[in-house]
Amino acid sequence: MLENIVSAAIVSSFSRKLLDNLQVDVAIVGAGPSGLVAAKELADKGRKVAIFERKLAPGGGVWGGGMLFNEVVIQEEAKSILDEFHVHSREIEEAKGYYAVDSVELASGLIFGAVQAGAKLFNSVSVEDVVFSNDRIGGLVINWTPVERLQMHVDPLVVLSKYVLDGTGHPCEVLNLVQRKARVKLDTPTGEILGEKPMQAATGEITTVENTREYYPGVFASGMSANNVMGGYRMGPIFGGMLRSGKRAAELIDAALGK
Ligand code: 48F
Repeated sequence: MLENIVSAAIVSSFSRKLLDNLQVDVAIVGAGPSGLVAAKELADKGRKVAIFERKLAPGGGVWGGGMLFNEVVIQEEAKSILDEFHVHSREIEEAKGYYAVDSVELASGLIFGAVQAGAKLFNSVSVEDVVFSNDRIGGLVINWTPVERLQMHVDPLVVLSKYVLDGTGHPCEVLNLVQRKARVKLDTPTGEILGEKPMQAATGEITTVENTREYYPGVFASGMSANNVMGGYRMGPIFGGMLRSGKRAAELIDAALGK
């Protein structure tokens, strides 16, 4: 029966994918722009990468553009990353060096690029905890998002990783978990999450990239998560900093992984 062939193929194919990714080089939390760029760059370098995304649709805050006008802006410095993902852009007449990008094309292009490069994306999966051993984060505790949302009493599964990337955006959820549950000090001036500052786009775009680094052994942060943990400014619907942060995260994690 065809019905049985289809169901069996889905169950065995998904099971194989999950089994193959219970131990990875890099576990990325959040399939927003920074996480997706990091995933592609790391997969391109031959690293084993899995991305865990709470929502059904990956892409984070890209889809909605600015106030649901489905366009975003990126600047010259990030244009080469758009080109790598084969995403079109149009230079803005009145603002040379800035490019308008269709947010739907950008979100779908980033997702397609990351998955085509070999990163495995698990959507509707929420990270609810971290694995903590020998003063280091060594993996993620995951569960289905509907289980999380319905607060069902269901135990999670565990994915081990050499490094975790917190790409969870504004809430920096992984580092919050590390701080709250492992009760350790993060590598910030106070040892804690400093908290995001208000809108100051030009500064925020720079600090998002500068703040992309390791904050506790085994955990890096990218994008708005990096900005939140180090008390950076927000920047709204300009995305060059997010893309460049993903690239920087990949370079730093690749270097940390070594040969
Ligand atoms: O917020 P998000 O797009 O992350 P980003 O890469 O980019 C930020 C921009 O979109 C925008 C901005 C630009 O100026 O300010 O906000 O920093 O994507 C983060 C993703 O992480 C998922 C969440 O659903 C979103 O898609 N996420 C958050 N917490 C978890 C998670 C979690 N605990 N488990 C799994 N996914």
